[in-house]
Amino acid sequence: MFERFINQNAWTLKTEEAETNATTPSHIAIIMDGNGRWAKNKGLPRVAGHREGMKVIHKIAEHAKAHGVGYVTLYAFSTENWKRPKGEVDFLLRLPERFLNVELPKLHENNVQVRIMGTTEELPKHTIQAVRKAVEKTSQNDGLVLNFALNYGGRFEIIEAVRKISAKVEKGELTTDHINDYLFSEHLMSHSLPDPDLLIRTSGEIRLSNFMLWQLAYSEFYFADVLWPDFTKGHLDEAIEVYKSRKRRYGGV
Ligand code: V07
Repeated sequence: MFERFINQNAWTLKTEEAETNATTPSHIAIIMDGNGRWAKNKGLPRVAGHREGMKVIHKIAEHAKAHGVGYVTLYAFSTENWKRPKGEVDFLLRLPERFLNVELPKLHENNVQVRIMGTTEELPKHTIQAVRKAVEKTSQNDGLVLNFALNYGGRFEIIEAVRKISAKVEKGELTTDHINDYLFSEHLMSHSLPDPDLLIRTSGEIRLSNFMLWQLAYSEFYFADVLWPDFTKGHLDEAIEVYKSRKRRYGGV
């Protein structure tokens, strides 16, 4: 039961002879890094890289679906991204509208369901509206779940969960004995999603940058040297191959 909760693919634990995953990851999380650098390398402004990076999303989401992946979570805007120059932040927060108009029709046709994880109330109205439209338009779809982390930070998410649980304890709805792994997960912004099986980060940076700190506890990590706008279906195939070749232990032997 506990293994099942940690991960849907945890059946591998029960077959002792299993040496590798051999299964497709059910949930892939991606840190889409290297967009600004991609643009700089071409003598373009950083924002050109963000726009290019957005075009890659539908291609990779569709290809993940073809592999049998059920959930893809993308780190679109972190709580730290507010520190960037105002012009870049403004541009980034226009991308959900562009996505809605240019990319979403294709995804909607392919039964993709868009979801959001993050503190959206702090975003400009136009961004909130675009995001809400994307979520509402695709809410009846039951294909791939495409989950955007938007104004998201892993530590803040954990703090918020602690606040929500504490409030329930104060009200007498819970006692501290009820607080366990499962209950805690249910209070995170990712409550309806399984934990990611695989994290991919592009552009050669080897760090987590405050992304899904709780949920990635047992995930396999794959770091690709390629910049996000250059990430291809072939790179995704490679990441999934490497994932399948690894043996997950979930802390066991
Ligand atoms: C953003 C494009 C991809 C590269 C990395 C950063 C820039 C898609 C969205 C989005 C978000 C919510 C939604 C629909 C689309 C997005 C931001 C940045 C802020 F409902 N790409 N993308 N949002 N980038």
